[in-house]
Amino acid sequence: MACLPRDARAGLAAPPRRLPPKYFYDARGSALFEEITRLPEYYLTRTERAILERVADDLIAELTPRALVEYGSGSASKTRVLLDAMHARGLLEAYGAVEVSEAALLASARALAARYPALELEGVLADFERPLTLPFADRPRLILLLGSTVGNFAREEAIDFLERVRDLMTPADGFLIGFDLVKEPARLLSAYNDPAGVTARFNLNVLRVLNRELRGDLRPADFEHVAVYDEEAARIEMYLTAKRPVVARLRSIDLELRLDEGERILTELSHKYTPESARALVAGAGLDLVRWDTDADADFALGLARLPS
Ligand code: SAH
Ligand code: AVI
Repeated sequence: MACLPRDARAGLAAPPRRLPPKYFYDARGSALFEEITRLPEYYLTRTERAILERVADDLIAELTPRALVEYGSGSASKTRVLLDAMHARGLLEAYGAVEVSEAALLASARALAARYPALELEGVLADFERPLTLPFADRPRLILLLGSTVGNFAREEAIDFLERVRDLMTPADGFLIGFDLVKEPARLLSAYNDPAGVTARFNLNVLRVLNRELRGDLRPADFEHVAVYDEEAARIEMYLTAKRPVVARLRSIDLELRLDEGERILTELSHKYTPESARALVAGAGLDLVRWDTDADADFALGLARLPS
């Protein structure tokens, strides 16, 4: 599983301070993420869903998978589009999910079991950045990494992750990856700085996770949510910035945090892609990008990767 004591010590003890984004997703964080997906400014989820609705049947006809296996499944609500397409073709046998959020994993498993009573279900409560095995290797699988979660890895980590997936794939498997695409910075910035403040609550929630898990006394009111777009790196960077000098303790790891006013903690990278940078990423991991579907405005893309033939 994820190791918050180690990551907090390594990431928070000294500047440049950072925390991996997987710690956002306790029950409250997962619920806040779902709220983000419904915001008018956060076009990613609804655009990816629309692409899935358009291509699902064709994709399933092309791959004839008998199992879906999803990394970072969250509520798995878009996943149902693919499960329905498999069901309609008489192919649907099994669904597996790898999730670090127990709350999300349990809620999605319950909902899927109710909707597809004959479905074989396997939930893997694990950090997908660590070595793991994937269920249902005995049949053709469609492996999923939706939502542009690939964008939350640093570049090198993304390659490492995709290489690990490649090593788990068989020639019968397809790997569908959601990519958020480069666009006008103003639209990106408003997707990560919503006026309702949901993204701010999502970002600040990680302080509550630190307090609960590491017996901390950080005060969310001492920090503000900041999201900026780095055009050169083509990524949104999310920070928690100290509004005033902060002195706090994480007692479980015996760490005292002293931040000057304006000092920041990097909490998330969210990379945006071009068709070329997505293709290069996939190729860099030794996979072939065999299909690329976007919406009419090219806001978001689904890329299908397979083992080289
Ligand atoms: N796929 C869904 C959810 C995306 S949110 C969608 O497209 O809407 C990202 C999800 O990945 C969260 O549910 C989070 O708990 C999970 N996640 C993030 N980092 C993870 C990690 N290292 N290991 C396992 N799951 C992770
Ligand atoms: C899960 N991930 C792809 C989201 C993103 O857009 O990078 C997480 C998120 N962060 C802020 N808003 C949503």
